[in-house]
Amino acid sequence: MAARKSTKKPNVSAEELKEYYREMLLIRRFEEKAGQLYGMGLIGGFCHLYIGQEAVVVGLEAATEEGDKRVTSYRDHGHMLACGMNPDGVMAELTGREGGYSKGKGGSMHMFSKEKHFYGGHGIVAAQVPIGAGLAFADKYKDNGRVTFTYFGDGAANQGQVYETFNMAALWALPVVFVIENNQYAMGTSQQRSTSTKDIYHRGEAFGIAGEIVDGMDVLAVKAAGEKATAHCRAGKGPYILEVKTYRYRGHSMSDPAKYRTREEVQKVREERDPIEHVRELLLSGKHASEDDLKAIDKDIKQIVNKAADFSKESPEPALDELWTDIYA
Ligand SMILES: Cc1ncc(C[n+]2csc(CCOP(=O)(O)OP(=O)(O)O)c2C)c(N)n1
Ligand SMILES: [Mg+2]
Repeated sequence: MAARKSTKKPNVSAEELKEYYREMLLIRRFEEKAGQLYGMGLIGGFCHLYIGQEAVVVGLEAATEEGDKRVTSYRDHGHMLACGMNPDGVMAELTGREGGYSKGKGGSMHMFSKEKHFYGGHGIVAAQVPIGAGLAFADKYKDNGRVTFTYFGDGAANQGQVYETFNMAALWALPVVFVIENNQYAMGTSQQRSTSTKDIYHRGEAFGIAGEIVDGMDVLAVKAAGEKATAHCRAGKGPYILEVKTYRYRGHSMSDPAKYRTREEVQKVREERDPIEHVRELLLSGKHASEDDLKAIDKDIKQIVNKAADFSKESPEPALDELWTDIYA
């Protein structure tokens, strides 16, 4: 990744900038706490942390309108928090408790919120991509002006169903923003080893789908791109692709020994490109916030996350007869 370009004066208010700082910090601290609880044996199964990628979802959520939908992969805690789902319910789902979004029966990859229009959490790589187009199809049918954000990774972008979906989404001019969260790795496989081209978004050209590259470590750049993409969809012009270049700091999942990249590589991104530090600098250098203001936000976030962790430990395990509910047959 190239070094960050000169920080232009942000075209958002100080309040908005503070809000993005807050939301990104909530995701980071929540994920750090989830990592701790996992280490303590309180979370079982798979757990994929979003640390490093916070600006992607916070920037895009800032470009949404009420009623817009979102669907993503297993790396989903950030998406849930950014669309306003309750941290208590998300953390309690991670610990498999009754107070969780799926009553403790789904875990990290299987949470949903009808209220917040969050359609999961999908463990099968790229499975959410056709689902996202389906959601957009429904909105197009209803002619309600809504847009669906369909998130997937650089690895998922090599799945066949993505291109079947591109074809239909373009054919029917569906209001869907395909967000490729390109964090450069698919488990232990770097994009260089798996993908024939450096950029992925231009594969959309074969289907007549426009797209662009976005700096995923800059929340303002992400928000601006999100606004352009949603305007395109809402104008009835069909799908749009955003290839958001980002980076994950932690392993693929909690069980990843991370032998496929150097510590120095990760450290360099943390030091030079961190999305939260970026906003922190903008706030301080623009005198939109003082060190004390930011400390107060940090304190507030810590409390929210600690409360979620307490709730996720205190909420009881689901009752045995819950085994027979929420099933088809
Ligand atoms: C169909 C399918 N194949 C393989 C896997 C195993 N798997 C889980 S995540 C993953 C890598 C996906 O990487 P990417 O799309 O870049 O997303 P990221 O984890 O980087 O967010 C693989 C191969 C799976 N879950 N589903
Ligand atoms: Mg990836």
